[in-house]
Amino acid sequence: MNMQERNAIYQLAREWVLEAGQAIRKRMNTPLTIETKADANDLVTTMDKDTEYFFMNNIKKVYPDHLIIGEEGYGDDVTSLDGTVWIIDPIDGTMNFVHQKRNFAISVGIYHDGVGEIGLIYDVMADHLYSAKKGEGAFKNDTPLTPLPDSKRFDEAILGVNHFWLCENHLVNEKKMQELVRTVRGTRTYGSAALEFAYVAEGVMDGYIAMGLSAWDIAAGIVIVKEVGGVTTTSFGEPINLLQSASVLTCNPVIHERIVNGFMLKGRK
Ligand code: 2AM
Ligand code: CA
Ligand code: CA
Ligand code: CA
Repeated sequence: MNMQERNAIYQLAREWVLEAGQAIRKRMNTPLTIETKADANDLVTTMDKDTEYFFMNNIKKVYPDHLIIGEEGYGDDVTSLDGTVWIIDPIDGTMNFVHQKRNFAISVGIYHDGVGEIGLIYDVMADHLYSAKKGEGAFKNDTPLTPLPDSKRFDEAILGVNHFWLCENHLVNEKKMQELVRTVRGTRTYGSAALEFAYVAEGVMDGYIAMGLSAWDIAAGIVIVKEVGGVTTTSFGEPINLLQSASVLTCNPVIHERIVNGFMLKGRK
């Protein structure tokens, strides 16, 4: 994708993200229909669905040949990342949206032939738009984000982690994870993968690890974090395949090796 094409798509995507955010703020206090998906704590509302529909409808009108991967099912049945693919989470952090009316984001990643071209993460209530275009740096609203520091003491790092890593689980040895959270300076759990990626890019957290994320949770974040020099892999250091869900580690490269080799022991032992 050349720079002109990328810029044109970016301008529209940015407008749509801001418009969708404004619509959510406007409807914030109207009654919601809340349903559950995979389990009782896996929530979806009419706002998630309406927002995804808004993007799908706009994208298909302007770019009928682009494909869409969306969490709520209005997108296409995408089996390859060939061509231009929009990867959309209309509301990332639905539980926060429902319970807190804040700490949720719209996440839009745009890929061309598998390469991340554009990332947009919009913290709707704070009105903070994190954005990046490939090779052009990352921004929070109109302010450039600074490249991540090339030295970082592990015992001074703040990590985004949730409690599932510390409970008995099928992925890693929880004793090792308890050692990890005791080794770093502090941990945070915000409940929106997209916002946690944005915070890593902003440098207010040094890394974020999560289990079982899907393309829409991370597609935009990968692009934004990369533009400040961060890396994203599975929690075991393997390349990300956006067509399947997996664990994810995004961080300053200085601490990547330390986390993967020091703590991410596969299996229970
Ligand atoms: P969501 O709000 O779009 O569903 C923290 O829970 C993060 O994990 C959020 O980014 C959330 O995205 C994501 N997540 C993925 N699968 C989930 C599930 N089954 N239940 C709750 N959150 C999930
Ligand atoms: Ca969801
Ligand atoms: Ca999500
Ligand atoms: Ca979602």
